[in-house]
Amino acid sequence: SESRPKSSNDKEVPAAPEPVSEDVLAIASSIKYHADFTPLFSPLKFEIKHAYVATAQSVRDALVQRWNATYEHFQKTNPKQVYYLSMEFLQGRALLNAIGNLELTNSYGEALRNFGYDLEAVAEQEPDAALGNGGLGRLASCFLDSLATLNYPAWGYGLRYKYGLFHQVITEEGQQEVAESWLELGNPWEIPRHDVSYPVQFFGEVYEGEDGKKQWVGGEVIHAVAYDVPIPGYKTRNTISLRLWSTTVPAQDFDLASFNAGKHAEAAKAQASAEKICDVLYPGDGTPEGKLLRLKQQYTLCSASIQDMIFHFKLRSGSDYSWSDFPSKVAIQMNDTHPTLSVPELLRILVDVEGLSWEEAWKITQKTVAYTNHTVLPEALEKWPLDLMEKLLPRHIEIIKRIDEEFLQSLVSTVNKEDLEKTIANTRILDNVELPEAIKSILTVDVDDKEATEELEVTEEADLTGQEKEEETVVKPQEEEAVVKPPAVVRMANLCVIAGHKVNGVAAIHSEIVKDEVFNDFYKMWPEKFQNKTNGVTPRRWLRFANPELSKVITKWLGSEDWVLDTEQLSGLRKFAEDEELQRDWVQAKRASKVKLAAFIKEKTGAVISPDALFDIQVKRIHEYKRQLLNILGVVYRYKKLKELPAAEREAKYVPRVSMFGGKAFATYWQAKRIVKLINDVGATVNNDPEIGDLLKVVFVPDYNVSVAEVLIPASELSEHISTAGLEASGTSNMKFSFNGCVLIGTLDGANVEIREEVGEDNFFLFGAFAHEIANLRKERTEGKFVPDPRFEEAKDFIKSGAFGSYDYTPLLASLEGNTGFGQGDFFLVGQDFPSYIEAQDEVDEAYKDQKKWTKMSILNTAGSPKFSSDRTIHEYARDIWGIKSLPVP
Ligand code: NBG
Repeated sequence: SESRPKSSNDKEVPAAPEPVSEDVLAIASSIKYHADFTPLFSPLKFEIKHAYVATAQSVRDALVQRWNATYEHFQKTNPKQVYYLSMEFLQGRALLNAIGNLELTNSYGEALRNFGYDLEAVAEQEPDAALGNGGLGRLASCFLDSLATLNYPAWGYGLRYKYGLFHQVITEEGQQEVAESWLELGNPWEIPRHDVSYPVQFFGEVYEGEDGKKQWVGGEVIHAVAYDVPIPGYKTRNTISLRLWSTTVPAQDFDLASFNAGKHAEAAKAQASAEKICDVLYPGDGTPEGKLLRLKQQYTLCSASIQDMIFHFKLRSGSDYSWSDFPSKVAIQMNDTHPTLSVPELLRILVDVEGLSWEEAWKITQKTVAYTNHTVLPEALEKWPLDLMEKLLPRHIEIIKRIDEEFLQSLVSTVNKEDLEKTIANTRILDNVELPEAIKSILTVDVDDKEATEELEVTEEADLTGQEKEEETVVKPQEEEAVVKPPAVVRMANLCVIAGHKVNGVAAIHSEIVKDEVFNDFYKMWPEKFQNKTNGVTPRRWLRFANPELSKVITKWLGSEDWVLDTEQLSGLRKFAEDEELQRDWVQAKRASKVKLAAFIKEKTGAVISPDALFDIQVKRIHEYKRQLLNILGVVYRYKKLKELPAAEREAKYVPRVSMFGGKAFATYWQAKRIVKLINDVGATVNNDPEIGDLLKVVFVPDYNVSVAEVLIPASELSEHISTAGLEASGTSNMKFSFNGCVLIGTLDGANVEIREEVGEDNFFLFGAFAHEIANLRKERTEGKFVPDPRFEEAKDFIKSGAFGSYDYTPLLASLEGNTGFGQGDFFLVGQDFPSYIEAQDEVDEAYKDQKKWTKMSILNTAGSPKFSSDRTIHEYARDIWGIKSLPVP
């Protein structure tokens, strides 16, 4: 179904890179063509939203040509390809990125002026493709940009969520969630491929046929249909595909008889059941129905994608393919544990459908899949109830049990007897499931040892009680839990590590924690499996296109625009860091972005901020470990001190500052939602305090997403990356800020560690406890040895006094008190780090007063950021994990 008809013209592929068409008239006529022939609007009513659609369609035409040429070339050359599987892709807007990559920005700008439209205003009509939650999804999108730009043969695979995550609205009550309507006006960037669809089966039963082969029959069968989004590379013809699956059922499953009998809802039941799979990203999983739906989503992604890969493998290899070649043609990257079911699905198809032996299929699978871990928090260590999985995917559970059993056998022959029970407890795939008799009989453990192991497991469990379980704990009293046997579960991360040929963390410090803590038993078994791949971000979207003002300055001082593809060149700015002319250019560019952001904030929130103030930004998902609470408590403290000082002395100590926040809280994560509310309440008081004026403003930017980030980041001067050390796997916005000449305040966590190394200690505001100290600090706290700093108490008391309204913040502030445990007793050590945070913020004020020094720090941040290009990251994955080679389209 993938081969396309050829005309004789097609044979003459233009030489690469194709001369850029700067023919403004041709572009204008293509826009007009789409305006004329799109039934959505008439030429009489050519409003700006129509201009956007017609423009996007005209750009898409150019992309489709390149996209066809790319896959035709891949088809002919048959190289090894990587398939990047991810539940999330946070693409943001496509228009400016696409024409930027095609080097057609000026021509499109001019063509649109012919119709009386401004390109930027037209581009703002596009809704964000918000098929992601945070850093993990945006990373996947940055990777696609780099894969295309570097000409690697690659595909992205995800789901086409109808409503994405959610749209965040801020009201008096705090955050409200509204369904995201990004598809409502159609999506000009996607190409529905009704010719590319695969059946996906759920439930049913497994039989053993006469030939000894397993047959999975019955149950529900839906169809996954491909929607392709072309991903253009920068200054290359290569254009790859993000293939998003949408779910439906074939017409035959529509129950016409019921429908005609007046039972309309019942007739459409199969359709409704299929469609809801792709309704929303991360539907609530507090109920069994919710869990089932999430598992269906994961399996749909895996099953459809694996079937598609196998289809391509056969198509490209011709009739004489050999399965043993599969791993030399296909690399599968599992972005976190959500795509884990790729493993049993690939095995199932190879064994049950293609007739391979188990041993051969296992070898192939292991050589093909690799796994990236993105967090040490509980959500990374997904555990699915065994009974639920057994019901939904009966054959896959058989396969998983076999992997588990074979793994246990391998442990018996490789692990010291005294370590065996503990190792099994930490590493086997199934948990709370009886061991096979053969293994049990080997374990002759005396009672003492056994108790020790059990104790160990209990503490581990307690640590893993994450915030999303909050409600469950309320429903299920502690006592009840104690008597109920823990449910049998499948530990997806363990399956990933056992099946994958490589496991990587996403920043140096994180990869060490992965080896030393999270997967330590595995690391001891297979040290060679474990790698680090420090994240990166695309310099195209995040610097060149998001910040044209600063880009112009950089290009002027480096003499060419080559830095966009070769970020190493940015280090060339270092030697001019104190040059007065560069400093002038730099400050001017920054100021232009600040003015733009001030206008944006006025429009979105009504708040009026001065572009002369220091712009201090924290944008990311709202989470206790990311410690927006530390930031706002710092703001509260600053506000109190400002009020205590006589007016004349205020400006001597503090520089005018705007503290900006943005980010979404998970809909049922109550503590995070209280933090959002607190930030908004503090803003409402501070911003209306005439005594304070421009000295302090607090702004919560609603509905943070990629396009909001593109306005915020270029205008930033200070950005906050202040997680409890050891908990932020990497962070990627820290890299975007640094590229844009923003100075970071942060803990030694995630990629901060490497950023500080690259930009230099003097150009980074460091504070807080170190990762290796955290366990002991928590212990001391539990032992009652922690003495809170009076400044911390002062900030909390000020909130309690009602200075920011009458909302009851007791549950939020209580999380900072008492005995420590996940989500309580100040588990994230806000109180511990508060004094050093406040002191680091005072240093910021001092540094900002010396604008020359500050500008130098800013320049040195950009100059020190080359390493954080996703091009570097992708080259490393290609070389060390995927074994793929660059293949430019001629
Ligand atoms: C996130 C981490 C970030 C990291 C991104 C991308 C998840 C599960 N993890 O620190 O929290 O930058 O992944 O690797 O979203």
